[in-house]
Amino acid sequence: MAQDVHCIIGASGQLGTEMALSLKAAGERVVLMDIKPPTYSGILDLPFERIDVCDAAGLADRIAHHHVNHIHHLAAALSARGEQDPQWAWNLNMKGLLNVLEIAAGALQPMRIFWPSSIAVFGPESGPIAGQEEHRWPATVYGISKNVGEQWCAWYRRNRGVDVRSVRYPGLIGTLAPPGGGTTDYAVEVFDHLDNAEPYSCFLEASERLPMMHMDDAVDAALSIMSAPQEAMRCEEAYNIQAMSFSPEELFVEIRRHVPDFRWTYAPDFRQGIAAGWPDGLDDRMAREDWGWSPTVDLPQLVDTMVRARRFKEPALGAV
Ligand code: AKB
Repeated sequence: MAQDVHCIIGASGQLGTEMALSLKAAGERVVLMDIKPPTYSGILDLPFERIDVCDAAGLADRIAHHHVNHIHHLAAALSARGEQDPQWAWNLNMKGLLNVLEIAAGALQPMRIFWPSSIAVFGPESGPIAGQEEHRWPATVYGISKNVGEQWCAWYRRNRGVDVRSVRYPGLIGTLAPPGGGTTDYAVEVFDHLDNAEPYSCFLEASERLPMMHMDDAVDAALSIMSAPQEAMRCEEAYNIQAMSFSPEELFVEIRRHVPDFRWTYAPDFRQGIAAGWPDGLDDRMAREDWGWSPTVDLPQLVDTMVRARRFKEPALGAV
């Protein structure tokens, strides 16, 4: 049997970089695609195609050229950036997804797609711990695009037989590549301020609890759901998953256990309004039951790993 060929669209981003490294370490064939080249040294030897996911013909051509049969479509405008440029964000998020779904629907060989949704599908009217079937009325362009994207995935699954799998990611925290334009980004950028003379200024309020996850668990979730038997999937849309919930204050207190001189302050901006509409946590029982979702990194472990990686240049947990 021919080996699977994975393509990562958005491979130079925060999650794409970590996923590329993980697939490479597992001996998989991987092609990286993005509008900007990767920067992390550990993946520079992988084939790279500079391509815009909105270029349907170009994307289809490169996917056929490499005989790709597993697409990880990660390219997206995130919540904070999306509010600043709504038309651009909507176009990128919806056109990109529809191009990928169309390519899979018309493919000559069976294709499998991973496309991440987000906690941003929930809104101010959702409960504090969002259930799998929670009421969804997102308040951001990003959230609306993820919510509608989930419905497009369900439509392509039902009507065009596309095997597309999805999870609702919380905030993702890792070291290999920076995040870009998210509301949960404070929990990554703070680790670049550990040794600053000035206190770190947080753009969310002290008590704003959000669901979060270390990158190793995020990559593991994607690869687990991609290898699960299709019959096991009861969920028509995207599965809730999370690893932990914390507020900025809880994170910073944990950091101070490792960095006694670490100081912080709060200057909430428009991103606080976005975060306030998201749940504190998710009920992810269905993912645990259907495909064995089981996170491994908790808050103390996350902080320990991130502090070491930043201060002592040690590799992140799963980095090789
Ligand atoms: C964001 O903050 O926009 C993302 C997300 C929660 O999907 N990290």
